[in-house]
Amino acid sequence: MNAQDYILLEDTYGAHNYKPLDVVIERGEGAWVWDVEGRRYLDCLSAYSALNQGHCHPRILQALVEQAGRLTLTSRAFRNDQLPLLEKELCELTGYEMVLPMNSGAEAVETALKAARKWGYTVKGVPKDRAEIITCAGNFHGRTITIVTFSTEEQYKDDFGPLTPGFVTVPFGDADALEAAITPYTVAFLVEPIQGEGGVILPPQGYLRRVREICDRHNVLFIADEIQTGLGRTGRLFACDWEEVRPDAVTIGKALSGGFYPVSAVLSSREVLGVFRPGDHGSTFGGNPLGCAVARESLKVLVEEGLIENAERMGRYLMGRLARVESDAVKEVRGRGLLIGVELKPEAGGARRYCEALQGQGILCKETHENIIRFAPPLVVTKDDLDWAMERIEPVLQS
Ligand code: IF1
Repeated sequence: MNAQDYILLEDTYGAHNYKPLDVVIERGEGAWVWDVEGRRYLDCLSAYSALNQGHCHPRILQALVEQAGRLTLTSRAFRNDQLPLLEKELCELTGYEMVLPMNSGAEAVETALKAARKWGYTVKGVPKDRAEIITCAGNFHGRTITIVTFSTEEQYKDDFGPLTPGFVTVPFGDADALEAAITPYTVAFLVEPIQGEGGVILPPQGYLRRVREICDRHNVLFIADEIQTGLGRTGRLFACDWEEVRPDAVTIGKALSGGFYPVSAVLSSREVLGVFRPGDHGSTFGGNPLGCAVARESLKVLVEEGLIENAERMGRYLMGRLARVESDAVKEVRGRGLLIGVELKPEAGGARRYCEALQGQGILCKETHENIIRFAPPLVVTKDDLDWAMERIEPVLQS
């Protein structure tokens, strides 16, 4: 079978909820992947930051294989010997008191929203069914019906109603707007420290600190969605660390399993996650021993191999190189660590064309919105890899 055969099969039998680049990948190693015709590409998307540790990291692979041969699933009806260790290691690494494991990022976000509502009713004293949660314009937190309720992207929610009540939108990066939107019924503010899907949007310096201070003053939970920005992507363990801010709850996913397996979690305090009683919430696969073993090794790799520091170093280098490209097409280069957006001018004709041209040169990236190319290679990427990439990115941006 060649690439066209695979594409035809997918078009025939798969739902058309994506428009991928027509590259059919069959193998990956570190920052590199190979397609079914043997061409090699530098992965500059990392499955939206799920592959921070690189493709098929040998240590994580070994943990997966060993655990898969021993025990994969118990359900939470019984205990297993991996979940407690993951919970302890996550708390020790992050400084949070409790963990609630799930699978996808959207499930972690849903879990945080449920925790916040229940905290609102049982701890803060909000009257029944009146809880409000504030979110930001331009957010991306997943695809469930409740989460698309507070998306401001019409396509994400059109035709999926009726939607979920209890959400309020404020502009991203505007702390005064957050404070003005808080009512006695507000239980939480949910925010990405850097908006990924929004187009790699960094809030103004000091925003997260002000959010922390406002949430404290009004007894509102500050929930950071670090599913994309967390676990080293921006050159710190969490993007909130750049402002030395500690949210009340954090959602993580994606790179928590190094791309091997869906594992997500909510990290928070005893006060917040302690609201759940047996039967309130759960998941068949959440906290399963295979996922936990994979997540444990993924976290160890991140720390022991210095990937967070490498993200900062390589991010500075790549962003510097991109910023120096002389091109009429480029409007702005921005980002933090290895989460970098190159915004093109509207007259450049759209980022998709550039992504297709880069594909032809052996570089895989994905546009976000019309005019932004995202560069987010695995955190194992080397300076040599980036030099190789820049030799190809520069002429494409100039073409
Ligand atoms: C897709 C975007 C990235 C996320 C944050 C929760 C989730 C995501 C901050 C949900 C997921 C993904 C999903 C992926 C594309 C992607 C994405 F462009 F859509 F926004 F990364 F930038 N919070 N992000 O970024 O996690 O349930 O998917 O595990 O194809 O929808 P999930």
